[in-house]
Amino acid sequence: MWEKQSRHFDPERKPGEAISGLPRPFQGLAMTLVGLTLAVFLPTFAQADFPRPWQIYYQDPVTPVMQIIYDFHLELLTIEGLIVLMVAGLLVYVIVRFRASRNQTPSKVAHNTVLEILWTTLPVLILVYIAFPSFKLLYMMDVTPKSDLTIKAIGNQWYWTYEYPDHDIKFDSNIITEDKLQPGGKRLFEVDNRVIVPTNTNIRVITTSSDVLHSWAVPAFGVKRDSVPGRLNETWFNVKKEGVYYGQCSELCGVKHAFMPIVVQAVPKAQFDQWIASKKSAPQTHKGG
Ligand SMILES: [Cu+2]
Repeated sequence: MWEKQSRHFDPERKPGEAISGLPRPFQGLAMTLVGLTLAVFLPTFAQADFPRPWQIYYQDPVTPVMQIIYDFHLELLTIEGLIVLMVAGLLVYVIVRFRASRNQTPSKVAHNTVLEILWTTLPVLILVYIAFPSFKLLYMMDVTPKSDLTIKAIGNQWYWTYEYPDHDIKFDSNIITEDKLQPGGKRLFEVDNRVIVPTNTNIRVITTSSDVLHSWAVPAFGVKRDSVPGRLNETWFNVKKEGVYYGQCSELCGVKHAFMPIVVQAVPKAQFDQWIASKKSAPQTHKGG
């Protein structure tokens, strides 16, 4: 279903490689802008699936939703860039061409119907052009396609509890504190029990909370959903690339808000089945919440 919706999703593609949604003449210009952006934000364009020091740009998209968010962002950046260039250009032209020394008797013209119609309709058309893909994307993010796996993420002060209702599995996921971190472990990001998911599978995430507001968020997936006590919120993702993806609780939930990270590991289907089997035979580590 999403293959049809995401008009330019390509799992092999690197971010910023092509902006196929734009008309041909704009693509070169877009690539120039992307190039400039890359130059400014270069350190963050490595194969990132966790936040890096000083990172201010996106992580690599690994789901169709995030890929489209990413592409849409680049399209908007191009449109906005063109508008800024045009307005700034006009301003510079006016300042130079009509400066007092060069233009001693200023024009008294106050209205121009054609111009006024143009500068009203053009922005409207640009906004309509932006609105269509925007609503499409919103719908895609909001409506879970037919899913093959459901995961329930329950926020607690201050750790996550995960349930796999289809497999009768339930466990807690606690942060690994700095003193117990393995070499190479990511400070404030590692947990004792990762969420394991199969790649290329539609996964529905249902999230709720046992106490206060939390938010289940994984940037590389383009996923962020509030976990609200007494309520079930839903989102979905489909990871196209094996790897470990890090996220954080994204709703202020108390003093240890910064210490309840989210780690999702995407593995091939066979490995996932093995993990499910091992989890079922092992004693459950859930302690409450
Ligand atoms: Cu929280």
